Amino acid sequence: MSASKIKTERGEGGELHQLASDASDTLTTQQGVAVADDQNSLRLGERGPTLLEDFHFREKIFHFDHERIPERVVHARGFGVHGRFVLKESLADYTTAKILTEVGEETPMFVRFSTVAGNKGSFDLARDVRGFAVKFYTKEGNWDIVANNIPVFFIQDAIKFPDMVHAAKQEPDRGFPQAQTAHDNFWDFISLTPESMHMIMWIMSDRAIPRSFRFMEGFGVHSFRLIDAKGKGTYVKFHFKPKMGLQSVLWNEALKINGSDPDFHRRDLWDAIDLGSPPEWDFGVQLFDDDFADQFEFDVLDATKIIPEEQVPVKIIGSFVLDAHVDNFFAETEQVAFCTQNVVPGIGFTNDPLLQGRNFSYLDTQLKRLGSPNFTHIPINQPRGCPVMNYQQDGHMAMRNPKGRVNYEPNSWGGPRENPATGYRHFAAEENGRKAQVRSATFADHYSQARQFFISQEPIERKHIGDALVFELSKCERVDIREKMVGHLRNIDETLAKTVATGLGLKKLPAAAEAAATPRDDLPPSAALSIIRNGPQSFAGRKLGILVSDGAEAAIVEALIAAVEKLGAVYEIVAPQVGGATLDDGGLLAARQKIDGGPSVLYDAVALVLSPEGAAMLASDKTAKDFVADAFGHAKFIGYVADALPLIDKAGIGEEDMDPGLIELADASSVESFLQSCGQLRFWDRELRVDLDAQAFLDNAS
Ligand code: HDE
Repeated sequence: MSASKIKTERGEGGELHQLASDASDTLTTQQGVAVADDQNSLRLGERGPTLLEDFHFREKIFHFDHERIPERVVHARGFGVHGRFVLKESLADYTTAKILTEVGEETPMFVRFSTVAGNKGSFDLARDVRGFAVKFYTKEGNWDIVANNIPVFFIQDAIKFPDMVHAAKQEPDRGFPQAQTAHDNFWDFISLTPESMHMIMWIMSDRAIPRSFRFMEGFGVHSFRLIDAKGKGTYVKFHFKPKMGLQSVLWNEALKINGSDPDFHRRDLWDAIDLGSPPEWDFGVQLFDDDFADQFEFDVLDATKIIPEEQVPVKIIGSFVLDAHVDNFFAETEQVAFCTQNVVPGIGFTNDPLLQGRNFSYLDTQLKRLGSPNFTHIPINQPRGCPVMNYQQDGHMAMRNPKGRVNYEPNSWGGPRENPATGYRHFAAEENGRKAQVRSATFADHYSQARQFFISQEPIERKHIGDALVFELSKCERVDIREKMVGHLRNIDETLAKTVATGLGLKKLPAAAEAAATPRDDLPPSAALSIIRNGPQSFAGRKLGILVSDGAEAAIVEALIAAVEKLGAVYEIVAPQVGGATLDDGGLLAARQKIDGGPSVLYDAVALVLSPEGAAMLASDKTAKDFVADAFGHAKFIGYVADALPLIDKAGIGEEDMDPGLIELADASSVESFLQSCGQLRFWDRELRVDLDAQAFLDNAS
């Protein structure tokens, strides 16, 4: 029914009652009883006390009081979407799992992206690992890959997880800082945990501040196992590679995005799906056998190590698209329960001590969060491609209750039975050894791959790692923690250690940390580890912010819009007023953002299409100057019409600062070439000229 047709009535106190027309839109209690008045509780006398007898009031408040469930202890802030996986190449030589052998089959899936440290209401662009948890609803049951956007982890043994998480989250006495690791407790723990050094390189890199969920890789992290019909095992690592390439933002940009749009990542994915451009990922595997594992430099069971793609290439076997919103955030994103133990026949575990610990933790945590062992009955957690039949029963909120007399097995009545032919069989690993609390010596090298990651980065990416370390350690109050960290960096890369020491103002370089195993410096760089080397060289899927004013040249705006659309990118019009701007052809162009709500950090590149009057007006506006100055400082491509130069100048960009990343939009062809350049995503050369810390970086690097 349309709002205008709703019959309304005023109560004696002037309150508005919207009246139902028939049973189809009559408000009811949870018991189905029709409600006559939802504006006033039952009271004795017009200004008298409220009466307990009012069951509708009590039920409504009671339910509201219990709306919250505990947030996840980690990965509380998440965003879920539905998608579909299609297999293109069979792994029948390695596994019996149908999802990995039936080419062309489509498997429904649900993905939940998340940050780790922040609470549910924190901001999206924290410096953090991103969760990339995937649930495949296969024909043989649910298979979860509870993945991250970083292929290694902080610790080698699950027993350290509570310590690591406590140290990263808010400090217990004060309850802050929120969603950030830039504080003493985190770095204290890290400085005493050398095994985390490889992960530290990743989280100090721009991987931890992705531009979008759409431009992130995903990694299963652990070595898992594929199992064939004869019970033979093959090690496997899972990879998700975004078809649109990798991209991250700058740290200064992330700080500002969090202020202007704390929901930046979720809004980006929501909009991409709404616009009909759902993101896609290739699904890949690294397959290897015991011989490889035996001769590999590191232990394949150690989750602080990668297997470089140059050594074991990622074989792409399928792809998935994430193309549907949830109907209800709570029902799906909040109630989804991922468990690493959810595997299907043909897929198994290894002895990675993190994975073994996770297999306990995820099941356990669901009981705390969802309150009942029947969390598997919640629709988002139910298998879809196969029946569920067993004799488990009862418990809180049992929704799936068996009929009939039999609730045990074996029985003489009939009902589900074991099936040796299709049932799940664990990999029959030969194990022996002494029972002891030990760490294998094969886990002892903590620095070599950290160094390999660092030298695999482009120079600007190395600078960002240094910048991030300086930022984070500058927030530590204890000087000894800063020094200890620099001591670790000396085992990774001497130039990085020196740059960070300079940035922190340390008067002398601390001694290198004692290393359990001598760090190697012979591991070759791996191109797969750099974001920039795996960027798209195209503006597709990215967003242009077009700042316009009254009197701006309509032809240029139209050319920009046409070029953006041709590339498969999107744009947003930003104007002094949200009502829009009247262009020089007399047409009114509606704006998506008023300049104050549309800072340039929300865009991958910006265009300034202003009339002389518009530029003069905006040149005296602080927000408009920030729009340009930030785009410049964040090394973005900036297209501008000549009339916009006064604003550029007032934003602090003088004639001597103009560089090839600033492109004049004189006509349709210059618009095209501007957007071609935007495909590089950033004009990185500029960053070395606009950042004070660049000098220390350049000096130490040379
Ligand atoms: Fe998790 N982790 N984790 N983790 N993790 C959880 O499970 C845990 C680890 C990851 O969107 C919790 O349902 C232990 C690695 C993701 O719902 C909890 C250890 C990786 C998500 C838990 C690890 C992850 C979680 C909290 C060390 C990358 C979000 C709420 C052994 C491969 C899932 C929950 C979602 C969530 C435990 C380490 C990824 C407490 C004990 C390594 C993506 O069970």
